[in-house]
Amino acid sequence: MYSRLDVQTSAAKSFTDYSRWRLRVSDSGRHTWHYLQTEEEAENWPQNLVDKFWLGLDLACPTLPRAKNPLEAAQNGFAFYKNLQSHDGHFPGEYGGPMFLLPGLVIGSYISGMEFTIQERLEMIRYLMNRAHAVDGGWGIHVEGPSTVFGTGLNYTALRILGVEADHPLTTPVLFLTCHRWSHCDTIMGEILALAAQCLRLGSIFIAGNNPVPPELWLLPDWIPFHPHRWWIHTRTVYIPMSYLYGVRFTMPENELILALREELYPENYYSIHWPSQRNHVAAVDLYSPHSTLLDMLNGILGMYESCALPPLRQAAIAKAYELIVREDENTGYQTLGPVSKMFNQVARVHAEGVESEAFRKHREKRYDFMWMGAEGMMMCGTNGSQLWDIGFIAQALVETGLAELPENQNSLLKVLEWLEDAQILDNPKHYESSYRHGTKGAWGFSTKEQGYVVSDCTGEGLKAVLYLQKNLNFTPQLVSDRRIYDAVDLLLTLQNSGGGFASYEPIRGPRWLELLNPAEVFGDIMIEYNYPECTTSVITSLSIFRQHYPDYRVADIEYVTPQDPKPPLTSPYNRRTIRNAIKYLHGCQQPEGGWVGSWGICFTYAMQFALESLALVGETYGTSEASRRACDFLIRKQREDGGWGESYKSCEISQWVEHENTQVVQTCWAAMALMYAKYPYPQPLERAVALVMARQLPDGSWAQEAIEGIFNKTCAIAYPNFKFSFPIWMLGKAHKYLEELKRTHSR
Ligand code: LAN
Repeated sequence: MYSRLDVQTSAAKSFTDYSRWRLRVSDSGRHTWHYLQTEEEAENWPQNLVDKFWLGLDLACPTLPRAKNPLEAAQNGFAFYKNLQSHDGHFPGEYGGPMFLLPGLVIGSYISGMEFTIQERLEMIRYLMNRAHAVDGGWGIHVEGPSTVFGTGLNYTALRILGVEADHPLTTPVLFLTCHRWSHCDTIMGEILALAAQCLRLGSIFIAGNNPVPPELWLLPDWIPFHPHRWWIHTRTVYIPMSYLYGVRFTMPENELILALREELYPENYYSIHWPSQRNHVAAVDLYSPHSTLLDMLNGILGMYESCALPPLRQAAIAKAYELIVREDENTGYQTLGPVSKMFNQVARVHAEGVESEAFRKHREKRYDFMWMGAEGMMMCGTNGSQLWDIGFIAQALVETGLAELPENQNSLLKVLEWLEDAQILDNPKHYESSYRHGTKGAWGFSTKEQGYVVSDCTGEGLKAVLYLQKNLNFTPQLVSDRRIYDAVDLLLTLQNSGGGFASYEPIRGPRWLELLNPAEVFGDIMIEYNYPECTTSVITSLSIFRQHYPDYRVADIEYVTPQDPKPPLTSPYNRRTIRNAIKYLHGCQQPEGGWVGSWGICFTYAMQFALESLALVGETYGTSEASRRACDFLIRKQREDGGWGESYKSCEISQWVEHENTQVVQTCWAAMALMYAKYPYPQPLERAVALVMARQLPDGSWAQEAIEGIFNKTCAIAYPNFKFSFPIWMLGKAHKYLEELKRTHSR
C-alpha cells in the first residue's frame, strides 16, 4: 500500500479540484493529463474546452438556431464538435470501458516500485467508487457488465494498494468475493490475475497452483503451427512478458498489505488452500470460453515438465523472451502494443534492470499515455487513445456531407489533413523480422504514429480520409505525396488472407484449431487473427477510391485477370481481384437472417454498415442483390417504434440480436447508413431514424453519451465516445442528400 488515505465515501464528491486538470496534446497526438499545483500555474495554462468537456465540466456553449432539416442538424453538430478539436488537428477522447486495466496499472506500478501523485491516487479511487456496482459492490470485466470474480478481485486489490483501508465502506465487495474464489480463475486474464497474485504472493501458484506459462515455446522453430508468433498479436504480446516472469519465478517480497489481502480475499484460511486442485476452477459468472480437453491435457504435460525443466533450456528461453520484451519496448517508444503488455513489460524490465535504469524511467514516462482523467475519475485506457480512428471518420463525414467546404470549417479541415499527414508511419519497425512484426511502411495505426502498429482498417480509413481531403476539396494542399499513398496501398495488399477477407493487424498466421488452446475463459476468438467484415470493408473501399484517382498503379494486383478471360473490361468492379475475393468472403459470413456479426462495435448495426457499403461498391444494392435485400429487411425488422435501433453488447456474446432497453443514437446512425449504402428505396424508415437523431440533439448541437459503443474479443465492451458526434453528423448530412434524391426520383 502506498500511504493510507482517508477518502470520502460518496463517489459524487470530487476528490481533486477539477479546474486544475489539463490535457497536454504533444508529439503527434500524444495525450497526458496534468494536475496544476498552484494558482499561478493554472493562470498560465488556462483550461480549454477540450479539458472541460472530458472532465464533464460545463462548456457554456451557446444554444444554436433550431435545425429545420437534417443538414442543418449536422451543421449544428459540427459547430459543437469543432470545439473539441485539439490545436494539432485531432479530436482527443477517452478510451475506457474495460475494468481490468486500471488494476494492471496499479498492481504493476506497485510491484515495480513506481509512485503515483496523491491526486492520481485519489482520482483512481474515485473512478473505482463510481464504477462499483450498487447491488453487490463488485466490478465486472467492463463498465456495463455484471460483477465478476475476475473484475472484483483485481479492482479490490487496486483499491487497497491505492490506500483504501479494509474497513472502508467501499470494500464490501469482499462479501461478493467470499461467494467465489478469485484466485481460481485460470484464464489468460485469469492467468494475468493469477500472475498478479503471484507477483504479490497472494497465491502459491508456482507450486503447480496455476497452469504453466513456459517461455520455452519461444525456442520452437518458427514453422511449428502452434509457435507463439502465429498467435493473435495481442495474445502473444502479453504472453511474452508473462512467460518471462513465470520463467524467473518473479515474486514481490511479502509485506503487511500482502498478508492482509490473503486474509481479506479468500473465504477460507489462505494457508490451507490446496492450490493444484483449484487450477481449473472458474466461477460461472466469469466463464465464457471453457477450456478444451486438449488444453487441459497440454497443461497437464507442461505441468509435469515444470518439475524437470532443463535449466540451460529455461535460461535460453528466458533470455529470448527478454530480448523480445526489449525489442517491443523500443519499437513502440515504451508504450508497447496495449495496456496489458505495457504493465507486464514494465515489471519485467524493472525486474531485470532495476529502478535506477533507463527502462524504468522510460516506462514511467509512458505510463501517462494510458492514464485518462474523466468525469468519473482517473482510468486506464484501452490503448493510448483512438486518435486516428476518430479523425478518420469525422474527416470523411465532413467531406461527404459537404460541411467541409463551408468557410467556417475549412481551417479545421486543413488541420485534420496536417494531423493525418503527420500520423502516417513512414518506415518498418526498428526491430522488424526479429520481433515477428508485419511491415508498417505507409501505415496508419489506431492511435498514434509512435505506437507504431499497422491495423488494416485504420490504414484503410486513414487512406480514405487523406484521399477525400486531398482530392475532393479545392482548398487543401497535397501534403501526403503520391509515393506515400502508394506505400499505404502496397502495405494493404500484403494484408489480404487467402479467403479474401482482412484481419486486424496481420494476415492470419496460425491454423483455426489453435483456438482450442485459448486459455482465456473470459474471452472468445483470441488465439489467431480472423477475417472481419469491418476490416475487410475499410480496405476494399479505400482501394477502390484509390483506383479512381490512380487508375494505373499496380493494376494487375488490384484487378483480376482470369486465365480464361485475359482481358476483362477494367471498368467492371468484379474484375478487381482484391475486391472480388473480399466480396466472396462477405457473402460467406452473412447470417441466414440477413445480418453480419460485428467484432469491434456493437454489433449487427455496426458490421452491417460496413458490409452493405462493400456490397454497394460492386453494384450489389437492394434493387440488384438478394444479399443486400435480405440485410435491409433484417434491419427494417429491428427498427423500433420510435424510429431508432438499439442493441445490447450481449449481441456480441451470443452472435444473436439482443435488444437494448433504450434506443441508441449511434446505432441508429449505423443502421441508417447501412440502408443508404444499400440504396434502400423507401424513405419512411430513414425519415423516422433522422427524426429520432434530431430529436435527441441538444440545444448546443451535441448529443448526450448513451450506452457503450465498442467491443472486443466477444465479451469486453469499450467506449468510443467520439462516435456520438462523427456518426450523427455523417448520417444526417448523408440522409439529407439521400432523401432529397429519393423525392426527386419519385416525382419524376
Ligand atoms: C482495438 C481497438 C481498435 C480495433 C479496430 C480498429 C476498431 C478494429 O477494427 C481492429 C482491432 C482494433 C485495433 C483493436 C484490437 C483489440 C484492442 C487493441 C482494441 C479493442 C482496443 C483494446 C484491445 C486490447 C486487446 C485490450 C488489451 C487487453 C488484453 C486482454 C491484451
